[in-house]
Amino acid sequence: MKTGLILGTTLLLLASSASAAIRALPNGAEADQGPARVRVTALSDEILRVRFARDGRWSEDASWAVPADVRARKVAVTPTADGFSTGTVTVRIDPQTLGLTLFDRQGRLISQDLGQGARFDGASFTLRKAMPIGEHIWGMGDKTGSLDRRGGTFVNWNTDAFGFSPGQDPIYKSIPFYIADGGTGGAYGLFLDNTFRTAFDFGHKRENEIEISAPDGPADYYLIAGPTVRDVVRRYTDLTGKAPLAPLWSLGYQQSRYSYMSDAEVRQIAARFKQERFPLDLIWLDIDYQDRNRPFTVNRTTFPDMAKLNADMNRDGIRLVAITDLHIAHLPNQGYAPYDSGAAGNNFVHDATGKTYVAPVWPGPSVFPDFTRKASRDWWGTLYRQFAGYGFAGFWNDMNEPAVFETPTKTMPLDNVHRIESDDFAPRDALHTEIHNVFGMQNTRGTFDGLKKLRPNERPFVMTRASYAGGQRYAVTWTGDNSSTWDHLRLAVQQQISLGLSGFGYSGADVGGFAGGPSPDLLTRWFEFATFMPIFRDHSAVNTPRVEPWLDGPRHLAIRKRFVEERYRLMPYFYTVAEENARTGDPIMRPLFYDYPDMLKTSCDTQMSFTVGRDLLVAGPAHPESPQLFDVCLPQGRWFDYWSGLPVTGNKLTFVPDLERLPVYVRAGAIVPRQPLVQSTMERPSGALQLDVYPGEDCRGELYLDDGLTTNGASLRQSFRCAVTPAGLTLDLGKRSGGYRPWWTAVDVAVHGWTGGASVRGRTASVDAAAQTLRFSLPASARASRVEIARR
Ligand code: NBV
Repeated sequence: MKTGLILGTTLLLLASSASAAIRALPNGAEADQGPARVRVTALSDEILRVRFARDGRWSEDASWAVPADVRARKVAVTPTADGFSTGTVTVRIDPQTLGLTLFDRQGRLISQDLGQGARFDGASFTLRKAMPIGEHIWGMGDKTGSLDRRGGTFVNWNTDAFGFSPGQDPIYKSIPFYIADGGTGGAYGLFLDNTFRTAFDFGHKRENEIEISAPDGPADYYLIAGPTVRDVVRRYTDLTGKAPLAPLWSLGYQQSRYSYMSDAEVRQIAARFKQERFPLDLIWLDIDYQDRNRPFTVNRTTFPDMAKLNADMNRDGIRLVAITDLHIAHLPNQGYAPYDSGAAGNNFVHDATGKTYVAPVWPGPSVFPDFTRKASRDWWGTLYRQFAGYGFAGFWNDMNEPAVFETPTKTMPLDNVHRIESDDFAPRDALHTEIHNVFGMQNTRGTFDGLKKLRPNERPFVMTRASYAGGQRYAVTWTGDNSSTWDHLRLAVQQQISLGLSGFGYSGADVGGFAGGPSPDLLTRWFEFATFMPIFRDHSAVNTPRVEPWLDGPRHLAIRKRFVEERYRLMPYFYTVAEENARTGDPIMRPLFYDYPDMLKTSCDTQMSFTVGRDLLVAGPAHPESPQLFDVCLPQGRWFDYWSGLPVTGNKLTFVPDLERLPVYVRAGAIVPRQPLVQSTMERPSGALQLDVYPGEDCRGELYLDDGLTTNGASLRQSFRCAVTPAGLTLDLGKRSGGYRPWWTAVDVAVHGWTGGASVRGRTASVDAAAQTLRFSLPASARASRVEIARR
C-alpha cells in the first residue's frame, strides 16, 4: 500500500507497509532494508554510483581509481515512485530486496539485479545480475581466455605469472570492469571499485547470471549506460581517467631483451639496425645494466658511462628506456642511497609486527616502498633524478604485483601493513589484502609524478606490468611473460583488445614471446600483427634464442622490415588515433564491433581481426600457423585493400595463407594521413604529407600533430572531408588549428578507386589506371581549401 508522497522536501515516501521507504536525494535515491542501506546517485545522466551500507554505516568514500573531483560530480534527477530518472535512464529500487533495475527512457531493460541488491555475509558480499541470452561480456583487462567473457569465471589478484598459459587466471592486472553488450536497452558497463580479491562469474555457475563477489571491502560500484560499447568505454574513462598522450616515440619500433649485458652490446645492436636500415626508436635496458640487480644502480664495469651511451644513441635517433624495479635492496648503511634514504623516511612496508618487511627478490633480501603513502611516492619519485639526468627517455616498472621470491604465494604476506596517507582516504593502516591489487598502480603513480617533477615539460613514459582500474593515468602496459607459441600470438590480440576496452589504450605484448623461442614464421607473423598494435616491442628472456629481426635470414628480415617501415609511414595516422585515445578513451586497437556492431553477427572467425582507429582493419588469419584457406569478413559498406589501394568487391573474401601478406583494409570514406619513411620518429620526414583518400560514405579524416614530446607545446589539428559529386569528387582540407609548424610544405593526394581520366582544379591530372589511383599535389596551407576533382 502506498503511504505517501511528500514533494518539495528531500523525503519521498513511497513504501508499502511491508517494505522500506525510498528516499529521494537531489541526485539519486536511498533505501533501507533491515540494517542494509543502498544509495544510488547520478554522476551524470549515464553514470550511476551504487553504494551499500551493510549495517547502516557507509564505507569510506575514497578511491584509488576514481578521483575525488569525479566522484563529486552530480546531476539533478527526477524522483519517480520507486526510484528516479536522469536524462537518459530510469532506476527502480525494489524496496523489499534493494535490488536495482535500470531502464532507458523508452523503458527498455539495461540491467537487472537478481534477488537482493547485495547479499552480505560477514565482511563479504555478493551481487547478482541478469545476463540475458545473447549478451556478450567484454573487458576485465588483461585476462586470458576468449574476448567474450561469457561463461567464464575470473578472480582479480595481481599475479606474477611467468609463462602463463592461455587460460590462466589471475595474471598481472586487476580491472574489475566489464561491459555487457546485447541487452534490449543497449550495452552497459559495471565497475566494482573494490581492491580486494574480487571474483566475477559470467554465467559459469548459473547460466544467464552474473555473480560478483568480494571477500571484504566496500560494496561500491558504478553502472555505466551506453547504449553503445563506445559510449560505455568513453564513460568508463571519464570515470577512471584517460591515458595521457604518450610520447610519439613510444609508437616507434622497440628492441628489448632480458640480457643486453653491456654498453658495447647495446651499441652493436644499434649499429646493426642502422646497417640494415631497419627503423628503430627504442632500446630497452633490462635488469642486467644494474650493479648486482640493485635498483637505481649501474654496473660501471659493463656500462661505464650511461650519460654518454644515452647521448650517443640519441644522436642516431634511438632512445633508451631503463627498468627500475620497486624492490629496494636491503643494505642498511652500506652506501646504497635508495635504501638509506627510504629507511630514513620510514618509507617501507611493514610486516604484521610493525617491523620493516624484508623478503628476497632480484637483489636478494629486499624492502618494498609503501606506495599508498603520498610521502613515500614522492620519495620514490626522487630516486629517478640521476637516471633522468643520464637521459633515459622512459622507465619500466616490472615485478610490481609485487613479486616476491621463495614463497608459494609469490607475493608478500596478506597481513603486511600499509599506511595509507593519500588522496581523500582517512590516514589509516591497511592490510596487504586490501592494497595488493593497487600496489603496482601506486608504484607507477610515484614514477609518473616523480618524472613530472624532474622533467616538468616532458610527457613521462612509464610501462608497468601490474595495475588496477585507472592505472592508465600513469603508465602504459604490456602483457607480461608470454610464450613463443601461436596460441600466445592469438592471446596477445585478445588481451590487447580487452585492455583497450578496459581503459588501457596503449598496450603491447612481447613480440615473439618472452619464454621459449619462436619459429621464424611465428616471429615474422608476430611482427606483422604488431605493426598495427599500440606498442611494438620485440622482447625475450635470458637464455632463450635471440629474436632480433635479422636472426632468421634475409627473407624473414625483409618481410619484418617491410612491415615496420609501413608502420613508420602510417605514423601520422597512428599518432592521430593515439591523441584520440587520450581525449576520448576510444582504444587505439579496437575489436571490429566497436565501430561496426554488425560484426558481432559475422560468420567468419574474426579472433585475429581488429581495427586501428576506425578506418584501418587488420584481418589476420584466425590460425596463422595453418596452411588452410581462411575467410575474411568485412563490415557492411565498402572497403579498399590497404596494400594495393584497390576497391574490394564483396564483403567476404577467401585467402590462401601467405607469410608475406597480412590482409589489411581501409574503410571507403576514410582519408588516411601518411608520411615519407624515416628511420626513427626523431628524424624529420622529408617530402610531402601524403593523404590517401578512399571515397565513400561519411568521407573524412583527421590529423593531429605536435612535437611528440612536451606537455604544453603547440599542436596542429586538421580535418579533411570528401564527397562524391555528379562531376567527380570534392576534397575539403579544413582550416588548420593550433600553432605547431608541420614538417611538410606540400600535400600529395592519392584518390583511390578512380577510373578514367581526371582534372583537378581544372587541370588534367595523372591517373594510374592499373592502380585506379589519381595523384596530385597541393601546396600545404593553414587555410581551409576545397579541391574540385572532375571526371574526364
Ligand atoms: O627483468 C627481467 C624480466 C623481464 O625481462 C620481463 O619482461 C618481466 O616480465 N622480469 C619479468 C623478471 C623475471 C623474469 C623471469
